[in-house]
Amino acid sequence: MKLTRRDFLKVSATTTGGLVALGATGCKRNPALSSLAKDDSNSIDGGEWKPTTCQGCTTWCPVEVKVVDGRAIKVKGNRYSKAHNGNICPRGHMSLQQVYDPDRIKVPMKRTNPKKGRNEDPKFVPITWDEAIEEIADRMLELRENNETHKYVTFRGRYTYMRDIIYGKFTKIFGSPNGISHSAICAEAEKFGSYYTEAYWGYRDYDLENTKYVLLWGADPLASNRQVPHSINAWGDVLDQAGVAVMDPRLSATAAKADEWLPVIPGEDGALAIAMAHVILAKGLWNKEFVGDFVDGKNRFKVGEEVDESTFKENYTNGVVKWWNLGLKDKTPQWAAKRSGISAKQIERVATDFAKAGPNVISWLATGASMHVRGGYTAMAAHALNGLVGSVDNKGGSIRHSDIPVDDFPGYKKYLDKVAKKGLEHHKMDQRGYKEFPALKKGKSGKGVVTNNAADAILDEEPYEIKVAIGYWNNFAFSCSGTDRWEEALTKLPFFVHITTNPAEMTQFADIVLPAAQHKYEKFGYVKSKANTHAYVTMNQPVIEPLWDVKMDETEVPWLIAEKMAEKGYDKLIKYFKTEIKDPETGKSPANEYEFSEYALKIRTQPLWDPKIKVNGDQINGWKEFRKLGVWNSESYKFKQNWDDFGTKTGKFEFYSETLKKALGKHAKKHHTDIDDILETCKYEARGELAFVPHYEEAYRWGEEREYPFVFFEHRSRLNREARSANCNWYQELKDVDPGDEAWNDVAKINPKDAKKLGIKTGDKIKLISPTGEIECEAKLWEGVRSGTVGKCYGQGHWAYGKVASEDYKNKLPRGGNNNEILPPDYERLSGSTARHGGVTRIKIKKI
Ligand SMILES: Nc1nc2c(c(=O)[nH]1)N[C@H]1C(S)=C(S)[C@@H](COP(=O)(O)OP(=O)(O)OC[C@H]3O[C@@H](n4cnc5c(=O)[nH]c(N)nc54)[C@H](O)[C@@H]3O)O[C@H]1N2
Ligand SMILES: Nc1nc2c(c(=O)[nH]1)N[C@H]1C(S)=C(S)[C@@H](COP(=O)(O)OP(=O)(O)OC[C@H]3O[C@@H](n4cnc5c(=O)[nH]c(N)nc54)[C@H](O)[C@@H]3O)O[C@H]1N2
Ligand code: SF4
Ligand SMILES: [Mo]
Repeated sequence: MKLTRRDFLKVSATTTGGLVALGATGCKRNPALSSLAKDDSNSIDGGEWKPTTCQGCTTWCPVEVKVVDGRAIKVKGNRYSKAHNGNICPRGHMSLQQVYDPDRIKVPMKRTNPKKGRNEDPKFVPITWDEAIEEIADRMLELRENNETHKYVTFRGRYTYMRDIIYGKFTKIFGSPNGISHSAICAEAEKFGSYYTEAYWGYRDYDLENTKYVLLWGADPLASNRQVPHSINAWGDVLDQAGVAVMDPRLSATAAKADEWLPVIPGEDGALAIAMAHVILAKGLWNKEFVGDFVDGKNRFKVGEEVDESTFKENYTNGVVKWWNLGLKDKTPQWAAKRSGISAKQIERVATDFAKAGPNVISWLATGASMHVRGGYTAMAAHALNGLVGSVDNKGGSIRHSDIPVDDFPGYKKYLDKVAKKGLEHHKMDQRGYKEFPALKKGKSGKGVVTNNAADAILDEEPYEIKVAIGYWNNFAFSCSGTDRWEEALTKLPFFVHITTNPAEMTQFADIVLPAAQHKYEKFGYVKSKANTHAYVTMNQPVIEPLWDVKMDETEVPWLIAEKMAEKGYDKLIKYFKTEIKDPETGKSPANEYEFSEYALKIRTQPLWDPKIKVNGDQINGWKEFRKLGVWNSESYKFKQNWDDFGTKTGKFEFYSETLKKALGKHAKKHHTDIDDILETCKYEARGELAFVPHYEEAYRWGEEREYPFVFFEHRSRLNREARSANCNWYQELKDVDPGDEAWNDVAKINPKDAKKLGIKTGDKIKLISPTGEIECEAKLWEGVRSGTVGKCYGQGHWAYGKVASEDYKNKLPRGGNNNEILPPDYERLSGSTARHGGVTRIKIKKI
């Protein structure tokens, strides 16, 4: 990679300009920078803005990249996007450092040291693509010969919807049920909340423009979550027109600007949500249109008193009185104050202000309050508040999204041969649906993934041995709590292929490393999401010539493997690809992996660009135009679409969840037991009917208070792309944009009162020790965390990944510590999620 000094200045100057322009929304600009900050379409000679998609986080922004002389030099939001209105966040710019990262994997590599382990040098040597693919095809075909195709797994991390090729069709036609996604280390527990109240398994959109009050449950939308640019852009108005209350043990970027900060004791959000529901009912502040009312209009919700169900007539909800009787009647703000660490007065005030501003209000649930051992019911409770005040599916409230009319790929069943059919009969390898892993996605036992348990499944060979795996765009040896189990599992795995841009932790265990096309600059794909009441589809497309010998993970790699397998006598896969993935315009079969990738994308998105098909949104005139625009927007969301039938078992918004009752009942029956036994196995306290309503559960923690006096909690970085930014100078240099954090460092934020007792000062090197591991980092005294808790950002602590990410890459010395080395591998089992929040572990601090 040749980069002249002039080029470098151009890149850094224009990008800084972008950062300044964004950061300065609503503020006075530094006049010295104004020439950089204005739209620069003409400031650099020539060049072209090319649309693609940023997947730096799950906001999935439609963007445009300025390409000059073949080089990407700047990123901005796609001007045609209605969800983000041409905005992006600061991380979007950082992707330039990722695509031009000198530490990228540049050619395929093969391991020559058969011994695996963190302390083994893999002794990778470069090989050609053909050699790499040959070896993979041989190992996979060996499984076919032995009738054990189920012993193959595709592990996927981040993805585009082209995942349906590698993780879907490729895996299935080959004969393995094991497409294992990263979803359960991401945010599934959150979806549990909206599903078991309103039958919606998905992330919500929020109508910020019309909202009057926002309750944020462990969400920091100015820095993270799923609509960052839109939130940054809208938040000034939100603060003007609405109340904002943030429940977060940390003074987050959003909390710092909010009307109310409730620094809840980690894992005790349930107490707050339940007490707020109590206040709303006791004070008669529920939404009468949505929930209904007492027949005689007299409020019988009095502290401690049971209510007769027949006295209340419900409209669009189910079981409000049952909920009161089972889970709310004694749960006063005074009761909650003791558990949550928040004063009764503040709880009552926030609940009252929120409900009074209803129904145009939002109870915004995120992972902080749900991805913990007993977080399933917290998720339900926080989302149920939207039901109580009628803000669900309503103006200014918590909404779903408009239809996104994309096509599926053609069916694959006729390409299954005998071996494949047998392979597909096996249970998936992650133990989903086992008694202790109900993973009740969309109401079905074992429908959800239990990502983090895949490591134990490999180690225990339960349900069976795993022999070959391909992982792409994932880094489970870093991103899953209890990382040591992944290191062991990957050591045990006989053959592992990693398709990756960077030599990450997981890569160190690979037998073959394949250099991936960077998703934003070098790859075909599409994703769909929503914000600002618009659903959208945005396309990933190659906007630069790749610098290295890379291939697209989701489409090109499976094509190459399929071709190679066909040469060796097994041709079902390539037949499917060539017969079913044809150019929808010309009917032509793909001649190579690149054409295959483009046709696959064309097929899926055809309804959006084919002018003959009428859709609810932008009408695009052909494929060429779609590639130029890069994005398709739906019309604005129509409110109250689901009020008449939410799709739950009762059709209503369920405070008493018949839907959950049925799902739990089926799971219990499958294991010849009752629901109480399932709840006990899953570490929940509720028994009997309480299990079907949102209710309080005490936080579940690892470690005894005597030995481990502090509750550990963590958060993401404003500049991190999950854990993928650490090799960027800009990330390290600007790390102090995260409140309380320090540049080029990884600090544990300790309340000064606690630090004083321990004799610890800012800058001291310390060890954080949990019952399952220990890491080293630096102490930072900071009032933004409550006494008794220690907060630390996730994302540092890479012992691999590149020369910037690690303190000393060659000697595998991390910069700071990976939180996942002290977080125990525990779960919110009803959803299969990894429990990383809620103060799941206690720690002790040792000065070193
Ligand atoms: N403690 C803790 N753990 C967490 C989280 C947390 O907040 N705290 N966050 C969790 C969440 S929400 C998620 S979604 C997961 C994410 O976890 P994973 O799905 O494992 O993803 P990443 O850790 O981001 O790692 C992705 C890897 O893909 C490679 N890569 C980077 N860019 C590309 C690309 O463009 N193409 C390809 N093929 N490869 C690429 C790099 O090797 C990188 O390490 O982590 C989870 N883990
Ligand atoms: N900047 C940035 N944005 C991202 C990503 C990224 O890596 N960086 N990743 C994307 C992905 S994959 C995901 S899944 C989403 C996740 O987005 P969110 O679900 O919004 O997750 P976090 O930003 O990790 O926010 C967790 C918050 O919860 C707080 N917290 C921790 N424990 C508790 C608790 O017990 N109770 C409460 N109330 N709060 C608690 C933390 O301090 C933190 O502020 O973000 C997406 N957006
Ligand atoms: S990092 Fe996330 S919010 Fe920022 S531009 Fe990329 S996708 Fe959008
Ligand atoms: Mo995630």
